Amino acid sequence: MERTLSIIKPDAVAKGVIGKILDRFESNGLKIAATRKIQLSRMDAEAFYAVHAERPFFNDLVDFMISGPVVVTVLEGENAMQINRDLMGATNPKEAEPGTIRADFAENIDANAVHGSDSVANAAIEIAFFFSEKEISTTSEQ
Ligand code: IDP
Ligand code: MG
Repeated sequence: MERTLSIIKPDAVAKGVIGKILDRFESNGLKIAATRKIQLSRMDAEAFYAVHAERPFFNDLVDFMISGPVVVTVLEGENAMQINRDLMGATNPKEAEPGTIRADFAENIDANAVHGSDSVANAAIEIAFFFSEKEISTTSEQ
């Protein structure tokens, strides 16, 4: 069973749409294997987004990600990584397909509601950044 990491970013948490976003995942066949609301430190955000350290938007991205609490979630299911990316929509909400999370809940490319792992390999790294294996549990269909 494939796993991926989702982060509901500070803009969406502040808007009060945690439940609506988690519902998108559950309504589209993904299981919530672990979830937690946390305030990232600057060091956390810099480490998590280290791959973007050389990008011009890196400092703004870190400032935004620590501007309020986030919800980190492990999603599980067949093709979980790609299904989550499809549900998220394009990085720039103005380019996101109607009905995607970013089209429906995000304002702009800086405050774009959600993060999702972009490969299965990165998902494993990102999940381990926030969760120990014993905090993650598979839910089978009833
Ligand atoms: P993704 O979140 O769709 O995977 P990435 O390219 O991995 O997009 O970028 C990570 C995050 O950095 C984006 O979600 C967005 O918040 C921010 N970002 C990306 N490109 C830009 C940009 O051109 N200007 C400002 N922020 C950006
Ligand atoms: Mg990315």
